[in-house]
Amino acid sequence: MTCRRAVRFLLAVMFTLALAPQLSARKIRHYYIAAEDVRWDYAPSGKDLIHGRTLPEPYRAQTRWNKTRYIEYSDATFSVRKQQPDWLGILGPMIRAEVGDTILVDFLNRSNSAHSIHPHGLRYDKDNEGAAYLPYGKGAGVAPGERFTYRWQADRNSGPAPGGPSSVVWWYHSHVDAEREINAGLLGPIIITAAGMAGLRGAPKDVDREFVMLFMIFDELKGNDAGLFHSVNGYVFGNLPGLVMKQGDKVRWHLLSMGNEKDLHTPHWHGKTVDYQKHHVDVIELLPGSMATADMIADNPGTWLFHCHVSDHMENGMMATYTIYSPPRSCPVAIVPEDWAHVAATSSVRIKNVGVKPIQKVSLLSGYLVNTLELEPLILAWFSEQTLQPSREQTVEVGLDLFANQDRPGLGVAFFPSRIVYQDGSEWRPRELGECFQVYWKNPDHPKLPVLPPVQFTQKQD
Ligand SMILES: [Cu+2]
Repeated sequence: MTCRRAVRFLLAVMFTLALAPQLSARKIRHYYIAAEDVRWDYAPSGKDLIHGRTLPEPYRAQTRWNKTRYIEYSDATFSVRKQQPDWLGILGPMIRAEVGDTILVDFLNRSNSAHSIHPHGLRYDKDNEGAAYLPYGKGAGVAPGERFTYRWQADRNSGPAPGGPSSVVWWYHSHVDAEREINAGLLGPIIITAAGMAGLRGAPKDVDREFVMLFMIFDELKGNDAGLFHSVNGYVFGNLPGLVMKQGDKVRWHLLSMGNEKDLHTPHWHGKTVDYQKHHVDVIELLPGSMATADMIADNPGTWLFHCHVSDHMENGMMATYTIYSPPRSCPVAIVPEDWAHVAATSSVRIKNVGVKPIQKVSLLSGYLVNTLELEPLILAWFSEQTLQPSREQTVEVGLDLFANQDRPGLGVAFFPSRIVYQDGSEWRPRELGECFQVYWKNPDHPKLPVLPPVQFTQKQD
């Protein structure tokens, strides 16, 4: 090879290498989303879980209402629903892309009136705007039973501005009769990650978790108080599940608001501040249609309130909690797993010392797991006074009536040690309620929870 040819070859290689990341970043992200008429429950527990009491008036009478939602499917057959995180609530699926990507949304209208999908922040032509006004584009409205494929570009102006976070949030919503459709529940988030910052699924590589939180008052009764649900992602009074993060996680909060002139919201975090537009804040102002992105280092373990700071919104249920958990220590005892039927038959459980020191005394607490947020005390405590050597088991009789009624509603029975006294006099106590939480699931196929849910004991009303 002559010197000049070698240089040319080298330049060609360098050019190809330099171009490769940009080429690989340009993906087509295909989503399959249907609009469906569904029932929605603003308070599935039927309770005010912030204060551990029954739901206040006037909401107690009815929390389930007819809504229309965007539901994601895994392919064009629209037969297999995709799971979405519990905390996303009433919102439609997260549509993700990296700057440079093309988004295709295959939209099927399964509801009984015309709808569309109109994106904020993306680049589209008239046919893909998804909004019904003159002059109409092809995707302006999709009749019941019909389909339309929207094509949108996540271009440079759709992504984060220089110096901003590595991802930003945008709205999508139906725009045929927008006011009515948004109140019906046809709305969801788009998250665009900066070029080069997205992992395989489009999420930013430099954060551990992203949450999207909608603050909105849904109106079910034309302004009547009993129909005004002051919700976070469609849940009121602490019923929003799953806002769980690990100590030290870098957490990104995408905040959204929608609605009318009453929807002036000021989300406020207890327990932590966030970085927002180069300031440390713990309140962010939202107006209808607002989108905001804030980052938190979750370094203060505990369960903390996250609520709208507008007084009457707070009072009427615009509250949730989030939990920062410490990485679990290894548990000093195992409540030896046996299936529900076996536990019911024997009315006893076996405790195993999985540590290295002889245990003098163990106290266990237990409760029915009513739902993943709530534990109803089953029996206050069992005490075991016999010395339990390392790797030995001990059976604890818990009484015949304990599991007598298997028809009880609930997911299963949970156990956790409340105090362990070792023979050498040292003690182990949980750092928070429910550490070492171990569950007998009523349904043996129930997925095992990787972490302690933010449980709380039900308080009986007097
Ligand atoms: Cu508010």
